[in-house]
Amino acid sequence: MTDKPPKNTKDQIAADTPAKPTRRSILAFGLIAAGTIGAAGYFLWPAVRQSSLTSAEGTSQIAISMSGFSPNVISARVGQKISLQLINKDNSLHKDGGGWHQFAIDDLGIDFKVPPLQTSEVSFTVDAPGTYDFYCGICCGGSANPYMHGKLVVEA
Ligand SMILES: [Cu+2]
Repeated sequence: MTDKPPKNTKDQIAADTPAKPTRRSILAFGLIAAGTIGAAGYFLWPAVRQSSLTSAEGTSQIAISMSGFSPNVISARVGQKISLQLINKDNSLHKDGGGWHQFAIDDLGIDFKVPPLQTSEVSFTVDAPGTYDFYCGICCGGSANPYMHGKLVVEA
């Protein structure tokens, strides 16, 4: 494309339009497709990005930030000691909650808060099998935010 565009662009395009897609229409299609995939991805991301952790002996690490828990699925067995190192990736400059995050499981009476850029350890055992929701209720709209949730799956 070395030529300057003609003054009457519409007529020029109409006259020049070949049967095959123009570079411009391919570009437009690409942008729309990328936008659509991006929007779908944004809404599906909390479900898709699940990463699992099988809690074995020793301490497992979970990173917490404004974008959620990573990993956000923890598997364990009944009666097994679950030791987690909660790594807060956010600093205190965050207006939303001052950079604090939480690891809370209502059904187990666990409510643990991690200061900005700190790492805290929490240990507990679970006596009943089930899937327990853990969440942070401090930042980003609290527990209503789907990003700030994870699952603890405890098998018998
Ligand atoms: Cu949080």
